[in-house]
Amino acid sequence: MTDELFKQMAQSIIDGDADAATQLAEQAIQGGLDPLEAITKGFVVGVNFVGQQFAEGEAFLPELVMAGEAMKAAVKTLEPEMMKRGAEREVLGKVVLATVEGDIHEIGKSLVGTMLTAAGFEVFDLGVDASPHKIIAKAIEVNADIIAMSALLTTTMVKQREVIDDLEKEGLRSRFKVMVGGAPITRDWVSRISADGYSEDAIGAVNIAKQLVAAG
Ligand code: B1M
Repeated sequence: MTDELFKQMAQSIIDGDADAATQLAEQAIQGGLDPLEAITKGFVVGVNFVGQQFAEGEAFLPELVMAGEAMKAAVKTLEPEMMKRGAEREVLGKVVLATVEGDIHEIGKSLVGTMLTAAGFEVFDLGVDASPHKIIAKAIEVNADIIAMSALLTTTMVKQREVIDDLEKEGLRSRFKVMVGGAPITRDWVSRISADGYSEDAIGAVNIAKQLVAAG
């Protein structure tokens, strides 16, 4: 039954059908399914399929856009349930979160933001296409513990390094922990840019953020 639901979820994204994705997300909540499981085993399977088709020239930008919209609709519907389930209320630390400059992929970044908020972090989400200057200025303004950056393109991941380089130049590197993520990010990249933390997914991002604030 659940497997069938996961299949339908994936299919709703492949079809770019935001209404169906919303309905299936509602069904998952009513059925008591873990919302993150609905995302990772259902909806993400669909978005990955469309991404793969796009890479192989079998799907085109409109399909990618529609899959993205359907994915956003599903995550938005599941978000309140994720917040409820994660409700640890003590404030663990402040996180400035953004997708880096030149990159408008927002779904993974927003998911990380939701999970961090649900776990008790205060998250300042700058959205997408955020310049290094904007990210650093916000981190100073709110006295953040962590700067968290998402990048989905091989052409924009260099902006993660630019933020770290700018922090060094401005004598601010030791003031903030920096964590990075996004589909093209690898451990090798993380050590090359001397980031403090990295995770492949949103749950891992919460664990890393907790470790970073605990380490001070
Ligand atoms: Co784009 N896109 N896209 N796209 N898109 C990818 C990334 C791509 C891999 C597709 C492909 O070719 N197979 C490819 C990148 C190739 C590369 O660089 N190597 C690509 C391309 C080429 C492009 C355009 C250039 C296409 C064009 O215009 N010709 C263009 C670029 C626009 C820009 O940013 N300047 C573009 C545009 C778009 C849309 C706008 C249409 C849409 C985004 C809609 C939106 O976000 N509102 C879109 C989509 C939907 C995708 C795919 C299909 C799905 C991305 C997604 O939302 N995944 C993607 C293919 C793919 O990844 N399979 C693709 C679901 C999401 C939950 O996962 O974002 O990976 P993800 O986040 C995960 C983890 O990575 C991690 O946790 C999340 C949850 O588990 N994580 C972190 C993410 N951030 C983290 C931060 C952390 C820690 C963990 O700490 C700070």
